[in-house]
Amino acid sequence: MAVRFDLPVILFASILVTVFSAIAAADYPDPCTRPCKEGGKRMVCRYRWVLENYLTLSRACYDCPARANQTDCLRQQCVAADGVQRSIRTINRQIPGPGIQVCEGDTIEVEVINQMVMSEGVTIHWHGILQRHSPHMDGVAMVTQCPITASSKFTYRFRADDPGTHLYHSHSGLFRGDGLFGSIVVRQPKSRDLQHDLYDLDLPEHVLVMTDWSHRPVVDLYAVFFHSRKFESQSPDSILINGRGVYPPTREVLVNRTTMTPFAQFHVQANRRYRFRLINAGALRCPIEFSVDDHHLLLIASDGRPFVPFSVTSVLMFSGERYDFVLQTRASESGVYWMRARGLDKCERDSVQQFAILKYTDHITQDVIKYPDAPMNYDTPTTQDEVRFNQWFLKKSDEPEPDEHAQITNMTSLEPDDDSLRNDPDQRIFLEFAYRLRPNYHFHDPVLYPARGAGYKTVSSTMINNISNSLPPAPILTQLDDLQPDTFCNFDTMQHRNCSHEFCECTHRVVAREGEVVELVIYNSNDQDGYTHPLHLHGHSYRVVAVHRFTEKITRERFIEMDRKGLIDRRLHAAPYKDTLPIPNGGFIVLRLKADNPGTWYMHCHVALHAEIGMALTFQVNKADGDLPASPPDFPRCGVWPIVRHADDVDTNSDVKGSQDENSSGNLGEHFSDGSWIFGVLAALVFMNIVLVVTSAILCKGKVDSSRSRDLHVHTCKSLRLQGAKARTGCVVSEDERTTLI
Ligand SMILES: *[C@@H]1O[C@H](CO)[C@@H](O)[C@H](O)[C@H]1NC(C)=O
Ligand SMILES: *[C@@H]1O[C@H](CO)[C@@H](O)[C@H](O)[C@H]1NC(C)=O
Ligand SMILES: *[C@@H]1O[C@H](CO)[C@@H](O)[C@H](O)[C@H]1NC(C)=O
Ligand SMILES: *[C@@H]1O[C@H](CO)[C@@H](O)[C@H](O)[C@H]1NC(C)=O
Ligand SMILES: *[C@@H]1O[C@H](CO)[C@@H](O)[C@H](O)[C@H]1NC(C)=O
Ligand SMILES: *[C@@H]1O[C@H](CO)[C@@H](O)[C@H](O)[C@H]1NC(C)=O
Ligand SMILES: [Cu+2]
Repeated sequence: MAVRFDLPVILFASILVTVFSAIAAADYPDPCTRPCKEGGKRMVCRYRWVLENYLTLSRACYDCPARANQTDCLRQQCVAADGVQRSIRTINRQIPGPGIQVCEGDTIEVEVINQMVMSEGVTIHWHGILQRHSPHMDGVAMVTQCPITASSKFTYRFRADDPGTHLYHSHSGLFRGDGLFGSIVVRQPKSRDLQHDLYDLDLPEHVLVMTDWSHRPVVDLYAVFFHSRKFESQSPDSILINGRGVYPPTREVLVNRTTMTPFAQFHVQANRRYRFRLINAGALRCPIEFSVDDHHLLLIASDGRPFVPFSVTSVLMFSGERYDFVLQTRASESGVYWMRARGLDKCERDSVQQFAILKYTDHITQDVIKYPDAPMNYDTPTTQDEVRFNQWFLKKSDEPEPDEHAQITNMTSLEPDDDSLRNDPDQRIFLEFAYRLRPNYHFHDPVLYPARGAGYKTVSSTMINNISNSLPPAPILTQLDDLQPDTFCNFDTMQHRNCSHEFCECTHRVVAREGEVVELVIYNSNDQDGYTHPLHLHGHSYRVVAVHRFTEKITRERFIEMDRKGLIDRRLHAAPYKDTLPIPNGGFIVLRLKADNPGTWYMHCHVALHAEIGMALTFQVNKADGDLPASPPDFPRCGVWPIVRHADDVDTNSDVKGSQDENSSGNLGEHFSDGSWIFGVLAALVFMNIVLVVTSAILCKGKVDSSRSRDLHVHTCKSLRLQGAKARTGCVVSEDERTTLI
């Protein structure tokens, strides 16, 4: 009996000791992770990443979490996650992938080696890095480059010109949700950091990457969501913080279990000000509310851009957003506190959440083990001076008013006004984001189980201006000449189609010229009970000049009418910069940017599913001479194969009726009356193509060279083993090679 009581205590002891020593031992071996000095050396920071299909709780985990010692969970190449086994995708067998931390002006060079079997192509996008002068390095499959096919490699090389907290993730199919993501932090010398006096310490380990986490591969989750007979949730099961957590994260589990995966831990000392960098790398519909028990968060920057600081008790973050905050630690403490990551929106119903530990370290408590005593309920403990930042974005019509006094409008940019804030933009682009029922052949069969059939579960389509984006058969930036002009479409070119009823699918593109000031009016016409979609634009940060929500339905005409009457209040002074911003359900956002970065820039909802099935477009910025930037020499190209688009071959105009008259509902029944299985197979293939970017059919030439997989693999494993703690950073190149001056 006594043993039973003591066991958890021993367990707690072992966890904290091992986590702490692991952090201490790592000691930041990456020479690029350094204090940044004005006039300091610029470095070339090289990394080699091997992307693989992998497993949580693999052989590398030995007995994790099967006995009362967590050491095994912290072994190299052990992805413990939240203690549930599933198949994953990894970079160097880590989740998150290796963090990159450099100084502004350094050059980042990442050799990406695709060792994922089954022929799937992959790319890596550097979310928040604007890729000025390097648009070909943006990493969007079929927009800026060909996917890197299996057993091939590609080297990304770009200057770290955008200071702040960023992330990287795969940008082809849904791999991001399976583990292909990580952090990039670009630091500045004190002299260039407008906020350096707000904090004492900006430590490499104070980066928190939060992600929603499903216990099955995201592609399975979506297959079920789209094709199952009854409604199935697309919600994640869990959240991971820096790849760690416990499932389910409850006090009961903490007390009853003799084995458990470790929580992420962050160490601080009393009476200091720490800069923390918070990233939501999620792939699903799970905005995350982050808070630290008994501490305030002084928000200072978002998406890499500084603003006038203000203090909150929690920050709500959508997928792709980053917030930096300063944590003022308590005066004389030696305690432990919960850091809470609470999933809202779809995640609220299932109380999806995770915890991490904030631990005050001092000579007395360093080795004494304790979990916070505070409750581990889904509901955050309320405090008197509660300020929940950005709850406004999630308001539903039947909910009480959220905290209107802590929202995006409270952000005042610290950077000087620029041309984008002038009164009259050169171009105004209206974009309607919506989720509506269409006879979408990806999820329905117009005859066998039509979109509007009685008794069927129907699946809506995600669209911008009633167009579902599909990727072109060759990358727009590098192979524009290979693409038929009718590959592309937009609101104007689709006027001859009945897209308010039909399913309209094509490569959605809007065009601007270098130097133009563009105003984006983006509205979300699903009402207040609909979805709030996080909008991400590549290649540009934008100023947020207006955010508003309507009680009645919003349309393009209504906006124009209100604008004409002067009812749209634009903030043309000190408007904050963002690159990822929620579009409130039933509301609109007005954004301003100067199109000063020629290239093809993806603009999309950052919920992976929504983007992959159509809520995306390409914002093409032509150079002043009308051309796109020329590709670097020897840039990989891919073969152009015929596009398969259902709408091209078959007339979908029919607003298919119920199942009773299925045999007489238009052309489809006739065309395929004795072979509808072919249609099904075709539809399935197209669907797979879009969701996975299956590239086995695409022949890539040039720099993407076939590599002898076994050699590479052995080499990398060797490097990881030999370099010990150094391998934690994923940097497997010797110091000499890395410190090239540029
Ligand atoms: C846990 O196991 C490791 C290696 O197996 C060992 O070095 C360590 O002392 C153990 N810790 C405890 C608290 O038993
Ligand atoms: C956990 O332990 C408590 C008492 O300590 C008990 O009431 C509860 O049923 C246990 N839960 C599980 C899941 O075993
Ligand atoms: C946000 O701005 C409003 C209006 O100016 C103000 O009342 C509120 O206190 C601000 N909130 C914070 C957290 O600073
Ligand atoms: C899209 O279609 C809906 C009807 O399904 C219509 O109400 C809406 O105005 C259309 N949007 C645009 C931008 O044309
Ligand atoms: C668009 O399609 C719907 C449904 O098939 C039909 O009712 C409507 O009249 C069509 N509109 C136009 C302009 O063709
Ligand atoms: C539709 O056609 C199939 C085969 O051609 C037939 O078996 C079925 O009874 C028809 N259904 C209706 C509702 O007419
Ligand atoms: Cu969305």
